[in-house]
Amino acid sequence: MAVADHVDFPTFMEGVKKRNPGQTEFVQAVQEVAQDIFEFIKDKEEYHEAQILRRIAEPDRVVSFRVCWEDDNHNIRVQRGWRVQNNNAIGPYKGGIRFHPSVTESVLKFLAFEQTFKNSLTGLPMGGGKGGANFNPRGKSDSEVMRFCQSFMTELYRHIGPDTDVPAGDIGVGGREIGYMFGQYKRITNRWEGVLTGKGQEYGGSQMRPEATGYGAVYFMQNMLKHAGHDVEGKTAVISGSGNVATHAAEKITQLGGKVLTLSDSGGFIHDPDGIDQAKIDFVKHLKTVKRGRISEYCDEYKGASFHEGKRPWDVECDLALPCATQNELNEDEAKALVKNGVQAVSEGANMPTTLDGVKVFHDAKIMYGPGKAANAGGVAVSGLEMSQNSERISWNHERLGEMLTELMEGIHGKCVEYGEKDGHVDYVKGANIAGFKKVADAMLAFGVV
Ligand code: NDP
Ligand code: 2IT
Repeated sequence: MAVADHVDFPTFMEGVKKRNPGQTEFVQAVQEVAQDIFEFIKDKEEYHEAQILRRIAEPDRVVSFRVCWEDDNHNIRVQRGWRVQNNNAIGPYKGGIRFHPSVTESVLKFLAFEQTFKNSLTGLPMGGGKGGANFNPRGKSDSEVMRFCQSFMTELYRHIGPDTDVPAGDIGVGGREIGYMFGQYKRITNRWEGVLTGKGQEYGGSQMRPEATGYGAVYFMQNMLKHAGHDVEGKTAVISGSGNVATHAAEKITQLGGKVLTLSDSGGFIHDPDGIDQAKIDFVKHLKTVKRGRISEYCDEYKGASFHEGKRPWDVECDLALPCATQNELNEDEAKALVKNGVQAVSEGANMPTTLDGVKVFHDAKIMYGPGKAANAGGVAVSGLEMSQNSERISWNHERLGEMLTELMEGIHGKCVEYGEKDGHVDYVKGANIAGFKKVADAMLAFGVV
């Protein structure tokens, strides 16, 4: 092989920007990873020669398709769907499906890129992918959601398979949507196989999968605190979001003796100084997954709480912060407010919730900061265990899966420490990026030029 020209980091990023015009989220995600990888590979000629980072930052393929469906008033509606298959060096593409009006190709490319590193960190054999549509489930009837999911799967099915690409849930895609999509896949192919994860318990879903991301994000935080000689017990926590990840993060913080002060949705946040206990969390779960209401309704039920319309919760004084809603929901000023108020640790349940400037604030303040690709990997890790159970046609119990999740999160934390600790401080971003990169890169080296 010829010796490649070593482009430097700024030149590399110029190329990424030029090749992906207008895709700001994707460029942001690549930038956050690339700065650490450039440092790591500076004396490693083989990665340069084989152009590994350049290849990981170019999805294997992006499939985009029309999703046509009929609403309850018989209007024909047209949405755009995608599946981004980023990298399958270490296993079948794996990653969630997002239904939200903000979904674009850039958002899904950033998520599929992040997923490649996250899945590698779990130690399980899974590549990185992500999919979705610019469909807004809010205010839609069950029948409308079902027709949309069926139409989406009628195109998607030809691109996925249990050894090819295994989607799961993400924002706007939970148990209901996975059920509709799995039913349609089975109907089209006449095959019952583990093609999706996050399935219902009755048809091959894994115990612990609904809880896994939120619980895992708290376990990651617990590991960070423990490494520094601290504990969750007695600490206050500010959480954003009120969906799958946020409610389960709140549940685990509460179980470990912490006090959850906030939850949010796109309308604003609620602040409950008395603490959001298990009964209140159950109320929110029901509100969001059954009633499909707004978080502001929390204050109709619990009078001690206040609703802050159009605001995010990062000004509320706390020891621990868990962003669990969406990307770029915590900016530089909000990171400064958290630091000023004495936050000790941040664990990201969401994917890339902190802006690059915000990350720098945490970095400079030497806050324990667990980036999404490490902290929220518990969800996809248990998805990996769901794949194993489906392949073996067995199911493990809740207790066993709970232990496996705890061990997986400990393992991910350990890898971040291994690659990110220097002079008594752990740079979890760097640790996660390098550990995630190395496994994928070494697999790609083994394949030669493909
Ligand atoms: P849900 O759809 O269950 O919940 C999403 C929550 O985030 C809702 O409270 C929603 O509010 C809020 N939200 C969504 N978009 C915005 C926005 N633009 N501004 C403010 N709030 C917003 O999704 P999940 O809980 O599954 O996902 C949350 C995050 O966790 C995402 O970043 C996802 O990628 C990540 N994640 C999820 C995993 C999983 O297993 N589910 C695994 C790993 C990461 P509203 O109701 O108003 O839309
Ligand atoms: O971002 C994520 O890791 C997910 N949405 C879960 C992916 C999965 O395949 O379980």
